[in-house]
Amino acid sequence: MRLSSALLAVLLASSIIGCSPKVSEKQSEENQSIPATSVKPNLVIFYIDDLGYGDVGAYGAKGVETPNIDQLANNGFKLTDAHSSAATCTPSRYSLLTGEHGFRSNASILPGDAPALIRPGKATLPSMLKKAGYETAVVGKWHLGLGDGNVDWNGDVSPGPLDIGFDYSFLLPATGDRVPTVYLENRNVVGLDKSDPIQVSYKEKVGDRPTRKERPDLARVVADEQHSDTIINGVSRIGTMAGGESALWKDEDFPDIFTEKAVNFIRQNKDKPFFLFHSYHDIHVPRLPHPRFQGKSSMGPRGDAIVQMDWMTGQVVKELEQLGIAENTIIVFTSDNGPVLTDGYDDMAIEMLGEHKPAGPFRGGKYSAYEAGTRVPTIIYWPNTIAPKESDDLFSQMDIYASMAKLLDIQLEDGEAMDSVENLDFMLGMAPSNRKELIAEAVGNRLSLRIDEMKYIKPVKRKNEAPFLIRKNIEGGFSVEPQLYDLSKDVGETNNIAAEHSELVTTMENKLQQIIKEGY
Ligand code: NG6
Ligand code: CA
Repeated sequence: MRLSSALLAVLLASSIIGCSPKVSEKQSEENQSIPATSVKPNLVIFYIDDLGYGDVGAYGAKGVETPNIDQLANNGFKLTDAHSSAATCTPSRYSLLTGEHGFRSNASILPGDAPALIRPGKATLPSMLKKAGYETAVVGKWHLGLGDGNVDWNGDVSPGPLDIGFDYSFLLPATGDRVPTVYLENRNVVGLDKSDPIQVSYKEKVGDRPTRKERPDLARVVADEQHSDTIINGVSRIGTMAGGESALWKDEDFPDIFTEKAVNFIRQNKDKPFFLFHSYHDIHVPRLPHPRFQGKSSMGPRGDAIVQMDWMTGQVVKELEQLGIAENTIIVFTSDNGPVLTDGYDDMAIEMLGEHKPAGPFRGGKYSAYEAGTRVPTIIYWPNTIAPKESDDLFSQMDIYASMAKLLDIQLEDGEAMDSVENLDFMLGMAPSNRKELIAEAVGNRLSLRIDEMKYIKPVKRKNEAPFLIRKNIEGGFSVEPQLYDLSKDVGETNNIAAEHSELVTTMENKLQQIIKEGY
């Protein structure tokens, strides 16, 4: 294993933390020559949307190339059993930022006009990092709610990211397929003409922009019922929106605009420790990559969106290198939930799939209780500190919180980040994972539990729950019977052994209840 100076500094810092005050004073005096920044690495989280385990080259993708991400995987720490907390976006993001399961706050997929889910005063990853002097930003998809329940997009939108620990935000407020289709920079919609105010409704139609239900001929993408409201940029969305013409986004501009904002934030803060939560729209629907990426995969828009997402990642990594701060930056590359092919629009994702396996060897995908719902490609990259390595140990995105706190010697408050397992040495590739158990949350707060390689899926109350999945032909993995899979022999979760192991089922159900009550 390579031990670079930055890693030595980290090790020193953690031994200081572990020592009695007297010794730690002495040690820190002796090591005053270590520059403060080397123990306060920048943190950049690339949070991709709906990217499946098998969707990048280093994890076996076919039909699309991802050279920039592969570079991170080949020269960093590649995890093969790392998870988002949930199989949908909002609870996963909630967990990443709070170190706490989404079901504790009833987090579920939010409408575009939902109130802020993380309320001011709640401890968050950025607010914790601020205690260590970090400058913090979120650029990209939010989908965690904004305002107090009756958000006025024409004034100061608050509470939002700035009220829970971010110094700067440039947002796509909800999802690409939901209104409002405008950018929000800090508290204000970008480019809004106040004489053309924005109005948004998820209940009744507002304004006179046509919907796809009224004028299918005006929409350039075929959409399902839910995605057939207001047409903007030729694409019908979920929800209706009036006004704000001068502020409307063009989906094809996302890669350039979000990259520019991310790069600007990095440039402005290159001399202090910073945290950038770079949260992508890709590869969520509607998939409308910039023309220069169209046709760059053999899989149609879904594959082209992967190419675009890989390009975006490369741009930020190059910027860090050019500024000479790559070696002082931890990059975490991961996804908010597993893959989905058709999710509201017909973009040929199924027809053009070819040999590609979005979920890799796993069963299920986005929304699902099966592994592919939350097991996502995850790379931790810290050049010259983390040696190239691969691990199949269990890891949760929630663990970043307590691990960063450990690295920075920040004491967590009682109850703060209660589901985050301190896993710093594992993240640095130096020790096995401290995480032995992990709850996953499928759509609608349906829970399962991993203990090492055993996987228990809690039974649901009614047959055919989540009918929208059945309509979409998506495997939820829900059953009124308990399910138990031994992933060490049955990675594809095809052989339910619950009936033969009823005691183990009881043990796992009890453990699940215990973690719900007490955390890990
Ligand atoms: C679902 C939408 C889906 C997508 C998802 C959120 C329907 C039928 N489906 O409700 O298209 O927008 O929400 O995706 O409306 S996520 O990645 O942000 O969780
Ligand atoms: Ca998602």
